[in-house]
Amino acid sequence: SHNKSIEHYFSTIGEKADEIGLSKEKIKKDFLQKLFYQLGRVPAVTTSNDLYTALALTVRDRVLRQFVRSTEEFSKKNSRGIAYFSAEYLPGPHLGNNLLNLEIVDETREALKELDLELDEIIEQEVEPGLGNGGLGRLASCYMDSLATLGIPAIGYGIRYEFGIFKQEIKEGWQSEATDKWLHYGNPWEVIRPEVSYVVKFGGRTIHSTNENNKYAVEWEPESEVVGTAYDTPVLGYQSNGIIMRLWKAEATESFDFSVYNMGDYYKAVEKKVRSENITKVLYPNDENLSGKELRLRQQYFFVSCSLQDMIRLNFVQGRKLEEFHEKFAIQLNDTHPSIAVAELMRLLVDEHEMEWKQAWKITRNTFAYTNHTLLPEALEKWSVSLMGRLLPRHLEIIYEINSRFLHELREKGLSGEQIARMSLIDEHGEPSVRMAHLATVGSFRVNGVSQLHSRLLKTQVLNDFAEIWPDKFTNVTNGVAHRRFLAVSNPGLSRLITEKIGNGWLTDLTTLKRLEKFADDEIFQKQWMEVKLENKKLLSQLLEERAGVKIDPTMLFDVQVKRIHEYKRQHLMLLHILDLYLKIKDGKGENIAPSAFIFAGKAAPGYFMAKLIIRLVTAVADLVNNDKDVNKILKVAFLPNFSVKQAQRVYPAADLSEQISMAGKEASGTGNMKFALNGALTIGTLDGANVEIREEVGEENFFLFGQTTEEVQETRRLGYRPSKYYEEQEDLERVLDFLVSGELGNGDHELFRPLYNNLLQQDPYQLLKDFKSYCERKHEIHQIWKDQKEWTRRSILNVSRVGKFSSDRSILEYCQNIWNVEPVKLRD
Ligand code: GL4
Repeated sequence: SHNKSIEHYFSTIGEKADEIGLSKEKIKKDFLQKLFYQLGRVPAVTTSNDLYTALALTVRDRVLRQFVRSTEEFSKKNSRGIAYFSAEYLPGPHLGNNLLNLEIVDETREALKELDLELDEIIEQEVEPGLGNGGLGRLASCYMDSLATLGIPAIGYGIRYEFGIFKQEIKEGWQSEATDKWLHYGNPWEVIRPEVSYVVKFGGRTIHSTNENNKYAVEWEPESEVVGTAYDTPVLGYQSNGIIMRLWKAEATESFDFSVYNMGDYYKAVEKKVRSENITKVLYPNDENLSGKELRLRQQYFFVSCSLQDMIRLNFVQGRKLEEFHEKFAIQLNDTHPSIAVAELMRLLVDEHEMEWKQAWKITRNTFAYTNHTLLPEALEKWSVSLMGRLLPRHLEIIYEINSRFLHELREKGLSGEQIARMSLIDEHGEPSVRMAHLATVGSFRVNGVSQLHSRLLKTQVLNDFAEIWPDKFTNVTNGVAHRRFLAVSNPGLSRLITEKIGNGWLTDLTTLKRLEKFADDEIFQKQWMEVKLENKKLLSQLLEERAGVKIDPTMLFDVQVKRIHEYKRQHLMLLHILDLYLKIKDGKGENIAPSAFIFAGKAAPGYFMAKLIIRLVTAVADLVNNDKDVNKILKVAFLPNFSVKQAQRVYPAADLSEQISMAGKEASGTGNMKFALNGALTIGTLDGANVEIREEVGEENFFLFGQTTEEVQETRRLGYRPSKYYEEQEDLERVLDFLVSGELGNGDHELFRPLYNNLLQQDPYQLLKDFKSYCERKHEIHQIWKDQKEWTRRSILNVSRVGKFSSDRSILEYCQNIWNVEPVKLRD
């Protein structure tokens, strides 16, 4: 009976498996049933959350049905499965996206209308899972979307943080953090799998012995154990497949509870439980900065161990030998966060399944592939040997063994002692530590960066020694974005307009947007294009009025920078320019300035002082500009608090100008840059990350380039960069910088922005002062082009028509071809 198909079971209840109840009538009926029987409500007495939950459950049924079907198809094909290991995900709201993918938006809207309910209001109720910090987590979710759509047997493993990324509030101009209780109203999308759970050990010691068969064996006697339980969220692809994101929650093991309980110490038992559950309580809010905290390593090991145990179980369930593990699975490591998996897989194979080291190592190295997402030195993970030894004593031994064999290999190749020390998995400078990027590189069959530039720098700089001995291991996969979410769902106006012109093929093949190119000069089309943009800008204006208290004229140029706040991203470069414009207007020299609204959003890591000060500067500049009658007809500044996927979906469609102004060589790729361009914003940017490729695609004349190249930046530093030179030579710049400490910003406090001022004049590690002039010049040019709305719109259309490359569908196909060696399983034509 185990082999009966989903078709069979549905036939026993008089239904067909692929008739998944997509009609208006069935949706309405199911919705009411969920409301009555699951929530005990009738439409007349419901809360908004009841309505949302009932609809989400109605949709989830349909999503799950697709998921079950896909699983069935996949198991028939028996192709290699992909496990995406990521400590972060940012799925965004599920409801709207799932409705689109099921193609039941209109049916659902009508079903609700018959009950006097508004679909959009219900969609608005959803609280998104904030299980990531920024670009890296969002990329993981874009990839889930494309894996599902393309029909690739895949699973995303991660951590079910009870508190996701903090909620950002602005208090007296400063960022303040509140806990994100995203589970407070329940989570209708997840399915708990209490029977899918694994024990994970921590601490203690290892015992080495030779057993009765004269076989060397290692036993790990842990100090404590926790249990990880699977929580599954189905992720639906467009029109077809479903895959799952499997997140682990930590709980206390029963055995531990009982042993203490029997001794009568009830509180101690409870304390153990609480401590175990701490592991998955909260996401570390640092993006591109390591915390070095023990709990973080616990989290990483915990989810990796559960996931690998789960995969080994699946391998056996499918009747495979462990020796075939790497043929059955490929594991993609999303940065080094899950890289302890290399040692854990070795431990499971060698210690628990008694495999020979050599064979285990071959399997391990043919299973993992590693994606690097940043070159920033402060983000490259290292764990002190002493911490690792305390928490994961067996893994430290395994890492030493991997290292000793690896260094031996290098010696045989004749490498110098210096080079060998540089490549070692252990950094011996200062306190000895484990270099996780080296572990991931040595333990993988492929290493990739996330844009052409980044992958080149990875090979020539950060991992240069490795690229020299293993040139074929290194490759590039330029990031992409889930264009269904970031265009079809979030910008219905533009989507409709595009589909009217070129059909809806772009939903599954973004490169068909090319067909829009020939309408770039069509005046009627341009007018429609402008109207859509204006509507989106009105909606964003409303949001900004509600959330930021700033009233913005929607006809202004919407000049937008939204992303994590970091000095290398240079939000403060944009602020220096705004102040320059402000001072010019005050001098009566503002005649060439196009009325502009400068919009910022993004979170700062709670412990990152400079980033928080930059937010304070945004709010100070906003106060100054918005309240100055000489200026506020021409300039407005707003900080939209608590940036999230949900907010992002409102921002990109309304932007005219996208700010991608990081110092060259620092932004690995960026993905916001792609989302803006996809929604018709033009870009002002440096030659950094994927900007380089965006410019190549949209054409030089449609991308406002400024600033130094990566090579120039490095040369500037090599020659001894002196930022004060630019202050002394450029009057405008001097004036703007002095203004920071003039007391006119931040309620007369001269000292408030002094740290920023000093930093820029003395070190300026991201070379803002050197790039300031070319940035301002480009802005000036932009303002002149903006005055010619037809020309601007023409360029906007061209931008959209040429961004086909940046769909995550394309990225995932490249992973399939160049890394995983799997082929998509098409479920529907
Ligand atoms: C990041 C990069 O900073 C960002 O450029 C890139 O787009 C993203 C996804 O590859 O990864 N790396 C880290 S760490 N956080 C990011 O957002």
